[in-house]
Amino acid sequence: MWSLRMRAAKIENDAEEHISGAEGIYNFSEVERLLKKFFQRAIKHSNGMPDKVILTIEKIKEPIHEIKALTVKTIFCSSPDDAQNISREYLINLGISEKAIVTAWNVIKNHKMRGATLIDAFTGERLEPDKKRGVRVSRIQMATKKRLQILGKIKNFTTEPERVIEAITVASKVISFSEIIAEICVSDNPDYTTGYIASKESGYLRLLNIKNKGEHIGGRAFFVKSPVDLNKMIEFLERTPVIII
Ligand code: PML
Repeated sequence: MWSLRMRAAKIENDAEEHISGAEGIYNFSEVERLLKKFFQRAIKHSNGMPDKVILTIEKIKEPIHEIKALTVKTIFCSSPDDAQNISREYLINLGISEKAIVTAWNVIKNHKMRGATLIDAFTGERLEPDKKRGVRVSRIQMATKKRLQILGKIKNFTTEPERVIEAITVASKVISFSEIIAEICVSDNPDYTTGYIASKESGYLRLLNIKNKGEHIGGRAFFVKSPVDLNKMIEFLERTPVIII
């Protein structure tokens, strides 16, 4: 199997600003077709035309782990305030501190990162070694059977089923790590207003209207329980190949 990754960035004053990314694990015979698809996606993102697109094609030599997909539920929220209150309540019930939730929203609203921020669920401290890049969840794919099952269930609740599948794939890998209590995600696509929170207890909860249309905010935060072996966690998120079943 092969890991395919795309990242697209704008370059302003020698600094890179993340525009979009995509990722999957495929048979060699599919690689050529998917490269084209990933490139199209890079140049057609509503965050704008990139100045740089990096496509990585890498043979996977280590064993691929199987991880169960989270269950999926959609919650209608009437406004971003409503969605933030609902998500706050869920996160507090999971034992995540007020401080940690404030840090997560601060990063989501004010920092454009390629990867996710890692937040100590108790102290609210940011743990990722590279605060500008964050930690990117990589080497992931959803098995076709599961994909079709979920597509059938969500088709009436979304106009962008592929985006939902990708997000469930990310969240299922993230939440499978024992010290990660929960994830919150707001899409960085200005046109996409659904976000989610995910946890072992409540699965993948889609929150409609978590932001207003046209807003250029977004990102992912993972709430982490201490003590944790940070290197082991980052290695798992970024490098361990995983198929979601
Ligand atoms: C993104 O890829 O933009 C993040 C998507 C988050 C929500 C996906 C959904 O469940 O609708």
